[in-house]
Amino acid sequence: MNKNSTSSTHLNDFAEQQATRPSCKSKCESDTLTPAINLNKVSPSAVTIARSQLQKVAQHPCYSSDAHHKYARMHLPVAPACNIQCNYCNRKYDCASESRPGVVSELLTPTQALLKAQTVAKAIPQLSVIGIAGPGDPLANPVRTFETLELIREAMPDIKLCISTNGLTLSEHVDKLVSLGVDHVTVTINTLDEVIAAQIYKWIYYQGKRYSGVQAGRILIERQIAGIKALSMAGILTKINSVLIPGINDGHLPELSRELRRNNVFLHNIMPLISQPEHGTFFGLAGQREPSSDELEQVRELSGGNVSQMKHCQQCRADAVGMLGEDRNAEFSIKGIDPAVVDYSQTMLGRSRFQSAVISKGSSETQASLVVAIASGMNDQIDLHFGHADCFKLYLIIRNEQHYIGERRIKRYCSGASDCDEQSDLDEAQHSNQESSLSKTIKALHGVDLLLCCRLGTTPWEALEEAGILPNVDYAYREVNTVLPELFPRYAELAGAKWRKQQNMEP
Ligand code: CLF
Ligand code: SF4
Repeated sequence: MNKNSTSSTHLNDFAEQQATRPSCKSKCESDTLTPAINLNKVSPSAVTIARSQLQKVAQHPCYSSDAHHKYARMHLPVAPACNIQCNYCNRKYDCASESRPGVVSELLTPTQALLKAQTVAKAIPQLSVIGIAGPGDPLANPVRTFETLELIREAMPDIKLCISTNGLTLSEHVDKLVSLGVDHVTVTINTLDEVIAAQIYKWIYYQGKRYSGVQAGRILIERQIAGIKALSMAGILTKINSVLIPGINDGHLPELSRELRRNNVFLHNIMPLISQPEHGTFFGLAGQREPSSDELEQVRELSGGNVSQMKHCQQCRADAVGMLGEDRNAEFSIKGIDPAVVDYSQTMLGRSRFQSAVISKGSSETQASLVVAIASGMNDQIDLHFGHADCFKLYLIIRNEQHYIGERRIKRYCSGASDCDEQSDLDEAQHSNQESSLSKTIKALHGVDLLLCCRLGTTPWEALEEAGILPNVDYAYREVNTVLPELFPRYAELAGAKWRKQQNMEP
């Protein structure tokens, strides 16, 4: 059988493997994140926010230790330049057998990046997140980074976007990140002490000027804190990476984690320094030693009371592809990719079916099921107009089961009117924009059977029906959790017809 096949047998086999797969305790404790959110101990509004956060991380392999057994990530190496020089980094060195940040085999243009992303998404249906993590700093290359993110956002609505940055110019880019639906950002912060910073960074380049020593450290730290505050205000889930450098910042990291807690950081990833002379880094050549695993564990322990600790990081290369811990980048060299083979609507359908099988532990492949898209502001209620949604949450419903299976990100169809009636005052250009955005939204909803929102105009209603998606506003302002169990009995006939069609189409 083709290894990329998403046939029913393959899906069931995979789902069974996932259900019975032992957790890799050596790399990760499965309860890593639970201390961050205990829904029994927080106020109702905090519960809503916490649920929304849990849903955001449910399919992110780095933010959820549970998700890293089921979902894959890929990095698009589109950002060559960096605006600082860390003493542990040398981006020139590339060896296929090594895995460390800052290193890539081939640099991509934004267009190549999209092509590669779509190819990987087809071959690895577990792919849930695409990140830009170098080989330099994504935000030191804003044109290439944002062009890539825009292309992916428009063409791949079922993918989460993520970036990893040193934070120097982060605060000026937060609005753009929000507008692109990037809801996971990692900032590498190694210290809040400018004297320690002077031992970690050789220089920074900021607003047209190069700084070194404690002055560089002061500016970098100030910009990093401004950046994570801006992320917190924008509701972006923030993870902080810190490189543990024995004798330099080891005693300081617990103090750093207290400041992170004050700034609503979701997760702290303390990573061991990689420092070997053959890497050609300042630290490697100077003989700076790496921490032992006991030292790493101890610092994580001391910091864990403040912010939940990530313990399953694989210190990925800037072009890593696959599940955490594996790197399949070599299979997807841009020279070997045929642009003609990509039809992302079909890919998305296969991915959705595969991921549904994994999440339902195979039930979606043995019983009738439906995929429901919901327009919801805070995930708890069906409270958005169709035209005001920039993201639809997808649920799989089977007779007695309901599962959150992901999302589809879109550009808002309606540009601000408070109702969904036909807007007769639109000029021709506005009308044509609206039509184009409606057709993109419908394309992004490929594979959805039912769509629930609180209001919907006649034009989109008819367009959805024509695309085989059944709209429904009967459940407006109801709680999502109470509505989902009511849907299968009501639409059992539709589910049965879909099931029969699916069976007839099996090879
Ligand atoms: Fe990549 Fe980083 Fe996003 Fe993950 S990696 S940009 S948050 S999608 Fe993950 Fe790799 Fe560790 Fe990074 S395992 S190095 S933490
Ligand atoms: Fe290297 Fe990243 Fe540091 Fe830049 S910020 S020098 S790319 S490790």
